[in-house]
Amino acid sequence: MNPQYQYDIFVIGGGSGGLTVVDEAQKLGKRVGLADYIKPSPHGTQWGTGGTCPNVGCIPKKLMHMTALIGEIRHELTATGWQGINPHSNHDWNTLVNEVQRQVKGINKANDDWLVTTNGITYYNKLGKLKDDHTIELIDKDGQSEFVTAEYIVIAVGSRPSFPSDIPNVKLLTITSDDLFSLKKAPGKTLVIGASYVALECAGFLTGLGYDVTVMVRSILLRGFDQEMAERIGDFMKIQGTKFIRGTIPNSIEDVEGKRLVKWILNGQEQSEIYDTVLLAIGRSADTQNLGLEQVGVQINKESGKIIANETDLTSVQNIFAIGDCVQGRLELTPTAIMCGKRLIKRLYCNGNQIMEYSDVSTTVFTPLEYGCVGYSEEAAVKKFGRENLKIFTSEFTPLFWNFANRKGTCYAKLIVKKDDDIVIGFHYLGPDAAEVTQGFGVVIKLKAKKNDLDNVVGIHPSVAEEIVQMQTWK
Ligand code: FAD
Ligand code: NA7
Repeated sequence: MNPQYQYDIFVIGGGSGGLTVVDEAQKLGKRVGLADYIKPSPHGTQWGTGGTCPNVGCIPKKLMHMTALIGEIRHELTATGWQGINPHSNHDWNTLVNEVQRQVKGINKANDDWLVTTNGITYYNKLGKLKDDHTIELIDKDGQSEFVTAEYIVIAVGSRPSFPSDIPNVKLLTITSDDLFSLKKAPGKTLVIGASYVALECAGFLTGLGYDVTVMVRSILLRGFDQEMAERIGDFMKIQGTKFIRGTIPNSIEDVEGKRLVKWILNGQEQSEIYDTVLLAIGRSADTQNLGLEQVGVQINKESGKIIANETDLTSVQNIFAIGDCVQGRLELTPTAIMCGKRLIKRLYCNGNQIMEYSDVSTTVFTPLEYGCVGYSEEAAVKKFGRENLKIFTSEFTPLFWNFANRKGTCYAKLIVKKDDDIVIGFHYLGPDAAEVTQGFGVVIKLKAKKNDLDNVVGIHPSVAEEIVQMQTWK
């Protein structure tokens, strides 16, 4: 401990990454300070402790996704003889929002109790700003400042939704994922702008809840993901009723008696439509403005605002580290921010030498037909190894229970295998419970298993995951 400083380590930002650093450091008896402050969305939406994931990210998103899936099962329930179920009944938005918020507040309370009662942690519900390389200014909601000092500083301020700069009043005429999960009024007829992770997940569950939903796609679906899988997700969403407008972006958004008139150009023609809600999901920007970074010499990417840190999470200042969504080149996921925080503390205080590996991280997109993947996409594998050096196994299948209600659409899986050593380098699964199925195959990829190893595994029957250990058809 260095008595020169008030804290051994001070964390700015109490989300998935920041809270992990606080937890790990206090367990080692360090004097830990944390500043976490939520700047309201342009609509004034605010939330409690825990960061993006439990408040306006993974958790409320998954609860809404699961609600939409529960709605789907109404058809199977009716077909299998359950009485008193109306497969065409309407969904009540306010009941869902209240329940989602009840669960979110439960997580906030657990965090609050832990932060306030744990020895060694001092929690400031204040905005942190770097004053010099060991001093942090903490600003409360009334603009009052105090200053604290720390030997190490960790920046984990996450990211916030991006807005286009060329549409007047866009911040007030649209909502984002920061507002959706606590929206007081049902969204109604909704235009979702953007075509990646957040956009397709939200469009999927809103359609499942019964709303008229259109997705406006600038170029492709799910940039960075396997494009065959992405197109299959789009096809399945269309079957479920989501509409897509492809190859354009809005020209203007106007308020017309409380509704939103959206105009765009498609094939040289101006088109327009009125929506109740426009949900903007065009990516996220690092929350690094006004942090005093450049003033103390922390390098950022000027375009994205992301902090530049090396593989040990060190910024350009020798005692300042940065982790999570605010760092350039990191996967924007909760478990990566958590593991990164754990490894940082081990390296700082326990002679650890492991760095965070961002390759072969399993992930799942919670669209109506869930998509789990780990390792190379087909495009990335072909680019790196050449198609002639790969074996690509695929399988199209229908889950047994879908037949009860004659659900439309099919599931699909793909394994990408290197010809020279038979190692499986890509796993892709589009079907029910994708996160549960994919987590196990994440281990398979990490251990560099061979296709022959999978061939030696006896499947679990009847299941959907057995399809993956039985794949024999090459693409
Ligand atoms: P955050 O969790 O964003 O925490 C940063 C904290 O710092 C916030 O509380 C912020 O208010 C605070 N802060 C910012 N500036 C300051 C300051 N100057 N002073 C004090 N405090 C400050 N990931 C998954 O793994 N699975 C999913 O299913 C998933 N779904 C998602 C769905 C949505 C809609 C969104 C938006 C994200 C989703 N994510 C998901 C991503 C995941 O939420 C993030 O990757 C993760 O929360 C990043 O953690 P973090 O610690 O970097 O930042
Ligand atoms: P992403 O993954 O950055 O995707 C952004 C999407 O928005 C993508 O489809 C973009 O299309 C589209 N986009 C970007 N700018 C515009 C404009 N100006 N107009 C219309 N469409 C646009 O962001 P997400 O929010 O989905 O996800 C971010 C992370 O949050 C993700 O990693 C999860 O962990 C949670 P493009 O393909 O570039 O043409």
